[in-house]
Amino acid sequence: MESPYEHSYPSPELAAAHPFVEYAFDRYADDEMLERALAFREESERRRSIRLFSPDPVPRELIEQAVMAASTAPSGAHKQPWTFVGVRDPEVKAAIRAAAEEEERVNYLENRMNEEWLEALAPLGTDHHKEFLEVAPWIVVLFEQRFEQRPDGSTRKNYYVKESTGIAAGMFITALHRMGLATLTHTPSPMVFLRRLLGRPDNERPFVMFPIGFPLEGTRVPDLRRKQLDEVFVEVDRLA
Ligand code: IYR
Repeated sequence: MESPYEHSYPSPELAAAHPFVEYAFDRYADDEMLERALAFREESERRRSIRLFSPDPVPRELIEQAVMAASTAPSGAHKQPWTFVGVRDPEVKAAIRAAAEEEERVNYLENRMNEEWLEALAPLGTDHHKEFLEVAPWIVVLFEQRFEQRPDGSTRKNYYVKESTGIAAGMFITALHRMGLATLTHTPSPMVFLRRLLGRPDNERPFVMFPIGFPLEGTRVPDLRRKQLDEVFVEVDRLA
């Protein structure tokens, strides 16, 4: 087929300098696309954040597969500026819980969160108790890498670190849900204690923490309403 593009990509010079490979893209029939879209959307609708985990163990391999799926996220200049730190050791989980509860105690009980914030959180019924951090079989802490630390000691800038890590976080949650695990996006802020507790280098900053496991049987979740399509999507069909 004749290219509809005036400028080829990669250009011959680019392809000579950097390897390109053909994209193995699956193109589905129109009806199959809609079926896949509906199936994924329905599966996504069933996902909920939970705060009561069962102590049932989860094999490390499942966590690894979720990390590898998340790590396919697009990232600025393909820097992949993230580290997933997995914890299932009871002593480490207990230390994380203690430190998280201390931060949250100040948040909730010593007015670090203002009235507006507390009001927004009221339907979730959260407080400074974070027992689930010890009960859940795994905690995964996702760190963003503010810059790249090379083995020779030199550093390189990372780009769009928050955006990239945020996308990886979304894919991680999706991968866990799809394999039948549940999680909570948890940010016991300020979260800097996690770097010290987990012995991470100083190019890494905690981004979000995920207790992971199965819901405790009979777990209840707030009866939240998701925004409708017309609240989250608009098509612009003429110049503003
Ligand atoms: N980090 C606190 C408070 C909290 C904040 C938001 I924004 C939430 O969506 C939920 C909780 C906590 O975990 O309790």
